[in-house]
Amino acid sequence: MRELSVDEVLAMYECMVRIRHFEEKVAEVYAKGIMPGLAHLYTGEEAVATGVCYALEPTDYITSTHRGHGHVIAKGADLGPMMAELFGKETGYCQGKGGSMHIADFEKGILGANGVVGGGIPIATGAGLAIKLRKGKEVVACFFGDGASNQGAFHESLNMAGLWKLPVIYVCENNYYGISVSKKRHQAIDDIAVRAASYGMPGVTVDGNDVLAVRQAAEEAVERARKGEGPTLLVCNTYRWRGHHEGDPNRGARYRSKEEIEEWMAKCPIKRCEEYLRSKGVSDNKFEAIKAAVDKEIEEALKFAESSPYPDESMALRDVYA
Ligand SMILES: Cc1ncc(C[n+]2csc(CCOP(=O)(O)OP(=O)(O)O)c2C)c(N)n1
Repeated sequence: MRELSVDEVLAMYECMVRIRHFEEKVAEVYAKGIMPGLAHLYTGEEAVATGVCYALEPTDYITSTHRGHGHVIAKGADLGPMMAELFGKETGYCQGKGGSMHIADFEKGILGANGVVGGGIPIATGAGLAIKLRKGKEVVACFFGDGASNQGAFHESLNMAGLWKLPVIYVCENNYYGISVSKKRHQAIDDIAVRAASYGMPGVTVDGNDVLAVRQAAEEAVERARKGEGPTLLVCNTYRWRGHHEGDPNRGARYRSKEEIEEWMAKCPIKRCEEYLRSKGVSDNKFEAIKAAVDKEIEEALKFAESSPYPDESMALRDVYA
């Protein structure tokens, strides 16, 4: 694998900072009670979305989950309409009718986040089939959690994709919990990648807190898919720092210990990337400049969301299909 240039790694660093800071703002606003609906934050998992999406071309596709802010930001979603959607405003990606779990931007290849656990897996598989039928060169990256990998839709989709050699990268974000149920209590296996063997595709497990490792594994999977060699199951081991959603107290008293949370926080993917870049001669001033520029962007997105109108009642049934 070629070594990435410092600029390529810096771009991924900036993306991870954008995801982290966007969500820190969401947590702050949410705590004030002015944001409706639910917010499932991705904090701690930023290297997965970033490493995978930076292995893709703008013309490639992704499907996302209920914990999807990171995926869509990494694929290029605009922060203004994202924040507006979270506020339920008319200028949001779904005119304020979808909220945090329903960000889609077809022009950017974002086929949708999804509140249904495992719901994005058959959608990605269908997109892969469409690409194959029209002899396209695009690939689809499909994000889902360890819990979702127990769903029937996962097994049926991987079986079809393996059989038909569809250009899909199934990215399992193993954060070791499905809400409050630990992986040990919901899965009989340790390594989710072993499931790939049942469906005739490679299963690869990487350190999901190492953006370089994720990017390398994703690039290999993308190359396979583009060459017509079929799908890959890529399992990224990582951890969510916050509760399942904002409102889950997450103080280490309920379903996971404070020590466990702190142990993973010490493996911060952003700090790790910073250390790598420092070893390549990048100065702290550069990191601070990136953070300041990202914060400015987020403040603008917030202003845009706050000053946007709520949708009119007459919009309630528009875009509803039955
Ligand atoms: C089909 C379906 N079943 C159950 C739920 C309720 N639910 C929401 S999130 C979640 C856990 C998902 O865990 P995982 O797939 O590991 O993703 P994570 O939240 O850890 O990112 C469940 C069971 C749902 N939204 N959809």
